[in-house]
Amino acid sequence: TSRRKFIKISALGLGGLATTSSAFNMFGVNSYLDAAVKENIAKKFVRSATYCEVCFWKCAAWAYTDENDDIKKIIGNEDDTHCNGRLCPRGTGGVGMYSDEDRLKTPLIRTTINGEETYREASWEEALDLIASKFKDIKEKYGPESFALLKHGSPGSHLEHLFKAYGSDTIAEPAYAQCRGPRETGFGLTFGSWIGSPEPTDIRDTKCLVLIGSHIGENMHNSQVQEMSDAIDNGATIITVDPRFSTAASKSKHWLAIKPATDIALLLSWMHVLIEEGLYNKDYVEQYTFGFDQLKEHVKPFTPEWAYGITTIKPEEIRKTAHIMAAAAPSVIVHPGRHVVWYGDDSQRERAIAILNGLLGSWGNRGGFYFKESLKVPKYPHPEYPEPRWGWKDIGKQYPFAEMGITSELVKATLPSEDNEYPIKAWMVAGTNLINTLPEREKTIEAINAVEFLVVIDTMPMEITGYADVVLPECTYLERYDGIRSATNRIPSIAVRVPAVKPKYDSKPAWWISKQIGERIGLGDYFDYNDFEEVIEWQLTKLGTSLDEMKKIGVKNFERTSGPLFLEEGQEYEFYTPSGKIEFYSQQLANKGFDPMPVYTRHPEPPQGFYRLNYGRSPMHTFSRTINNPNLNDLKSENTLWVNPKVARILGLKKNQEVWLKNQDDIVSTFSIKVRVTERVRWDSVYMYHGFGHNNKKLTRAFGKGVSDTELISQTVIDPLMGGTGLRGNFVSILTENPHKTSEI
Ligand code: MGD
Ligand code: SF4
Repeated sequence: TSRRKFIKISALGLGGLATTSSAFNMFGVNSYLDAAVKENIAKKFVRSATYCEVCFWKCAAWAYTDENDDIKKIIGNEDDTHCNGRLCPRGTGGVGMYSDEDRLKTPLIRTTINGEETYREASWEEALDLIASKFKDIKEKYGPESFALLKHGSPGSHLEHLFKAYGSDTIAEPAYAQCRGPRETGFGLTFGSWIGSPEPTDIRDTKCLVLIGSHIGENMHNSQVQEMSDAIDNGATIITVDPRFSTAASKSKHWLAIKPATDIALLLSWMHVLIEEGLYNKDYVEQYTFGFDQLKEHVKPFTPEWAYGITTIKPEEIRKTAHIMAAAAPSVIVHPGRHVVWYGDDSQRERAIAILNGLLGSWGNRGGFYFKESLKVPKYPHPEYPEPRWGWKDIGKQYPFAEMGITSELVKATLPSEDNEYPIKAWMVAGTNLINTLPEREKTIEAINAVEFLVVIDTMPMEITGYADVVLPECTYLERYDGIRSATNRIPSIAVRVPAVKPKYDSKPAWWISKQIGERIGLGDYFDYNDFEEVIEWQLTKLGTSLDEMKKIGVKNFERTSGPLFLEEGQEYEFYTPSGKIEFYSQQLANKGFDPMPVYTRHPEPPQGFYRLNYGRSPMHTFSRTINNPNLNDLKSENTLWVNPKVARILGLKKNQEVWLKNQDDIVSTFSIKVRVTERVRWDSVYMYHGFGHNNKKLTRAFGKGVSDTELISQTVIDPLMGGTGLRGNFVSILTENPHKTSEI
């Protein structure tokens, strides 16, 4: 019944939407409710403050429950700058995470019955005792550093506290080396500042937004999509560089259908035009940047004619778009993107994007990038963490610009090897489905087979849970307290997450799990509270508010204290770089033997009969975590393979025909995928949404639906600066006959 209700309420939402901006509507953010509907809901139901966990934009919201303690609706908090009172379709569907009947229901322990490995249900007491004994074991045998934490999302912070108290800093999350890492390195080296999340882009005031392989709209980050929509309504020019005709491309004045893997050539050529034609922001460059003369020399050969031969974008298009950017400057954003691990030279591509923004003067200017600000949440008092002998920094030390743990390097440090300096012997995995997340799946599985102990904390029976020795069911975000959300934005704000309902089944929150394990292994001092409520209450009081107040308002906005959003004209400003300036030329890179300015290098192209495997996001889903969600699965239950009509003709493929994919390493997709014949993808590539193709039968809606891009990504090119895993260098051929014997699946 909840599914039917969801659709009904969404339909109401669409009614409300009719009064809002048309571009916003076209992006499919269908959760806007008009004031009357909201008021009606408010009268009937009890509301609890939360922030969304369906993706990591963390929109603040209200969860409405009825008299039966059932969650009826989640609505965005009006005062929240991340959502402005509207949730995206995924956020509205978040209630499905709670209602999904496939959820993990009790702790499970791996056991052998009649020679067959299986799971048996266990009490929390037994499961936690077992985990605690393993924590002690690993510490005694190898030292605490050998126990690694792989995590994502809110549970991660609670468990990170446990691991640090225990003495392990062997911690990593896929949001770094499989996602945003290279842009933080590229922008950090150039501007001395990470981009972070939400991105500090002043999209609503921009005159020109350049998207390079970032498909805002399908990649549904709430306020960013809203701002892009406003910008379009205000007449901003959108330039989209994408080999695929994405939703963003369809909203763009200029779509540059670039040949995959050649973006750095285009970026260098844009710099060439701006400098050679004297169109760059001269005063800004003079005052704030370092290394302009070297850059000028460096980009001299990169004419649009040169770039045309590489990118297939016509010289006049390159010139014209450079002129548009220059005319809009400094109210122009060359967007850094988000999931940027493509070809292994990603930090350098991000450097090129950063430098281009520097030439245009967009950093620190209205309609460009604003100076973000956030509030520091005081740490609840606890004893000092012990100093680990080694940790993620040592494991990733060959990547001098890595600033967070590199998941894939932790995997390598787990593989059996005699001469491994930093041997990892046990894993805790929380809130990340590593099997569908990390490339080179075979290695992940090999590492899992090598660990002495694997505990997985998840809400759902995902692929990774099937490999665990112990599975702990976490309750969903709607059923728990969590850390205070404090994110960067134009103004600092905090938001709280309060349980809307009691945990379903025998599930528990991660803060409780951490405390229970901590107490069992003699770390009780680090968990000096009865309930996480106490921690939040203490922190909120320090921040000048209270839990009571926050329960009523959900979100609290604060005044800025770090100064204005943008530079004043001619204002002195010191960037956090060695030169104190925006670094076009990076001495830091040169010192470590890297190119001090970005260079284009060729990447392999698909062999005969193969197509580049391109992938991206569905507006209805986040990675693999939402595919089984009853509400969201209703909206999109499987992915399709986008194939260019030319390719379809050559291979004789028909619309909706079932095909299988085989990659360059002879890996064949477990399941089939339906063909979508479309001009929107180039003839040298195929495209699919990421996250589908689940192979855990316990996911009753998601099992066997579509193909997992991850399983076909068996080659990565590692970014030598920070260890990111470039994922887009894989090629597939299309099989029309089922290559599996039915018994194999
Ligand atoms: P998911 O596959 O969604 O993404 O990587 P992951 O975070 O691993 O897995 C999330 C897991 O968290 C699921 O098992 C879900 O059930 C569980 N979960 C959800 N809510 C909770 C909770 O409240 N508590 C607990 N304990 N568990 C919870 C994402 C990563 O993947 C990222 S950030 C990017 S950008 C990359 N994207 C990407 C891609 O586009 N293509 C390919 N091929 N690989 C990619 N890998 C990266
Ligand atoms: Fe939730 Fe959507 Fe906001 Fe992400 S963008 S936090 S899914 S409402």
